[in-house]
Amino acid sequence: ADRLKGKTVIITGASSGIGRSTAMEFARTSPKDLRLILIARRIDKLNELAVHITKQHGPGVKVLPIQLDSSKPEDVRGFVTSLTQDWQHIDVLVNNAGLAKGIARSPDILEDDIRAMLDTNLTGLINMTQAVLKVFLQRGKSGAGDIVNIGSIAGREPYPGGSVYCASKAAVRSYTDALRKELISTRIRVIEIDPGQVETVEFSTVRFGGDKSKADMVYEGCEPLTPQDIAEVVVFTVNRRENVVVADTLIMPNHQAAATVLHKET
Ligand code: NDP
Ligand code: 8X3
Repeated sequence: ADRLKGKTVIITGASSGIGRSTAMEFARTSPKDLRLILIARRIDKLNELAVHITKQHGPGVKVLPIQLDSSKPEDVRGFVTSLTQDWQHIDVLVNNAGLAKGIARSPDILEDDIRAMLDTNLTGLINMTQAVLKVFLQRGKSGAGDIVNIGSIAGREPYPGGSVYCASKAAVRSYTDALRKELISTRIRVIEIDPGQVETVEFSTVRFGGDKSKADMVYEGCEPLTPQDIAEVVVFTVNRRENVVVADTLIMPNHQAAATVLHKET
């Protein structure tokens, strides 16, 4: 059964990597009657993706690209009410926007990097969740909808040089867990997906401030996951029978056993 039929899905961080692949995977899985709201700061990338999805699937998948910085509470607050009637019936939120900045040890972490990571990975995810929960809770007696939070293996196992990133993802994990408990009397599903090493075009380049050669070294000698691998898991969890909550997942490539335990072929 196509359980996604007629749904409206929001994906944050849809301009690249896991978010972009997730948008395409939703469209591929339910091409007949789906609405995708794609969020990121780079609207040109979102527009390109919208054209690409429309070319592939035609009018069955409606795409709405929105330029929004999810780390800015004041911008997120008005976002749901600013949607036209057709787009306001949100069913799924995929909180994917996030980033790691630098590998500095604690004394040297730049203030801007601390702020970017906490404001995007944690506060932004909370901002978006609050905005969408209003819609979910209005639905029927007990409310319904899906919140999928992209955490990280880094949130389970902190490592040196990743203190703030790891802390932001541990906080996501904790927030997600508390949220699931708060919403226990509703039909809202709260889902956490924790990827291990995924090679996305930009994640490591962003982490190393644009240094592509350093970024490439992260993946040298190992075969990381692809964004598509994670996209498939996201869509799988949302596409389960309504009574099934895939509450928590950890997904790693075959040669990874922990955040810092990777077998590298030399
Ligand atoms: P990318 O760098 O490819 O994508 C990150 C996305 O987040 C981009 O679309 C970016 O768009 C968006 N984004 C960043 N800041 C904001 C903001 N303030 N407001 C709105 N959108 C924003 O990385 P990945 O696809 O790899 O990462 C996606 C998620 O997966 C992140 O949460 C990351 O922490 C997590 N993750 C990644 C892993 C990996 O190894 N790659 C492993 C585990 C988890 P734009 O710049 O246009 O705003
Ligand atoms: C990103 C994965 O291992 O680089 O969340 O922290 S890792």
